[in-house]
Amino acid sequence: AQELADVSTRMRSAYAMGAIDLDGASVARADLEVMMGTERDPDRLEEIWTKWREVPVSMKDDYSRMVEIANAGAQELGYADMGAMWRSRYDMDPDEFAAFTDRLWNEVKPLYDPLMCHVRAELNEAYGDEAVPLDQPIPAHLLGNMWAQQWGNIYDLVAPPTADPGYDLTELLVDADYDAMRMVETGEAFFSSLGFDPLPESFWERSLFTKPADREVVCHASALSMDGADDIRIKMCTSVNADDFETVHHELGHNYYQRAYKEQSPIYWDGANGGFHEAIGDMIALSITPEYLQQIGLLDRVPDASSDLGLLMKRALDKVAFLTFGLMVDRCRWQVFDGTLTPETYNEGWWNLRREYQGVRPPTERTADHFDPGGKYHIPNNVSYTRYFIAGILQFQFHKAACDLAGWDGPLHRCSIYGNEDVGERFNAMLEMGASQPWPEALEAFTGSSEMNGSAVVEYFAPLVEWLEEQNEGRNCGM
Ligand code: X8Z
Ligand code: ZN
Repeated sequence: AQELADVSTRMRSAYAMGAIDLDGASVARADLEVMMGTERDPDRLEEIWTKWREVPVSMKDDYSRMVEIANAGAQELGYADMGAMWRSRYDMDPDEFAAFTDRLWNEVKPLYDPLMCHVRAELNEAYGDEAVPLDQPIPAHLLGNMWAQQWGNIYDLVAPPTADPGYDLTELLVDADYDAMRMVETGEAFFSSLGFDPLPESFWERSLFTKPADREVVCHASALSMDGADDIRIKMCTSVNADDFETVHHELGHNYYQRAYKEQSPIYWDGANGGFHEAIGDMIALSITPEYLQQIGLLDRVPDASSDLGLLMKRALDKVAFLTFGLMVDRCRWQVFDGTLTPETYNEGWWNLRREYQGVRPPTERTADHFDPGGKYHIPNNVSYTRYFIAGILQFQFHKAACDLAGWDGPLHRCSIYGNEDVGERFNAMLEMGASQPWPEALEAFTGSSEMNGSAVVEYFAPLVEWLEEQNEGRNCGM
């Protein structure tokens, strides 16, 4: 236990602390994450991308030791290894769960493939044949995100030419002088509109909303329930932009879930499965539509149906692109924990999966000494990741169920459940179950069906996929 604590703390600190030198200026890691979304100079992007990954090189030995100790612990508990233990948390056999995620992936892959092909073609237009060849994976530093996990920040580069929604959420927030606090208050107001009690005073006193100037903190956003009762808090270094507006809702989703299941026995103080916990706030954020933004005074004029493709593209860049990342992170770690990958092949295995699932490649040469997985928070912190893949699917199922319940009959991406207390009540019925029942029962309590599947995501993005396939006609979509 002592050694596990030592190696884990060393890795976590290495991830969270320090700054990176750019042209003699020291830039905080949280700011570098934001810059990957706003910077457009490919050389500068490559520099930030590469420097970010110099830090985790030092984590590799600690990581491999952590794997040995964690596996020993999992085996003492009767699991084949740590990966099998993670897979066992979904009310089914670990092998069955792996097959279950394969099935889901096959359902949504037909959304990803045409998106990737179109994005590559547009980046080729923007950056040229040499930087983005049309028959190779996309260089990972050009997708608007440190890990190429969500691509919404490059919307302007790949947008459908005649479907401009006429606004950019980051600009709306900045122009309206939002700060971190106002963003969180806006998230709270959404939950209140569904009938949830306001957050307690202690939430506002004890949360951390912005990056403190006088000390190092772990900036990766998280939500905590300190006492299994009302002492709920978030911790994040909020920037005023669309990504963090979404993250605020994501974190609040955790808090409202935690508070909803507090009456259960402590052994059930958890989500129906990890994917449920990650999907709650995201489902709320799917209701951040133009109509909603107008209702809360951020947007003057709601764009008409001619901008639907633009709205869908923006969402797909974040949500569809994410599915592949959400899946590959643990596909890699399952291989690490079962011994298929060894410290010598960690980095190679990581990039093989990045290529296979995401169709991305590193912009600069990588060697066996690099430890690029360590550049993602959840690896040094040993947080399982398939939960986000599950959430990526589940949030659309929740959204569709909520919109059906609200009697919505327009396209799903225009539906907002803001202000609907009936939906809130039914949602709460699922939340307050916590982990007390197998997840299919929690799913049924809210959606009326106990089956998880990709049909809602597929329905949501169907018009965009049709358009993407037209665009891709005559393009080579292979690698
Ligand atoms: O880690 C998170 C949350 C905390 S549970 C901020 N997310 C994943 C990530 O950042 O990689 C939310 C989306 C995916
Ligand atoms: Zn989360």
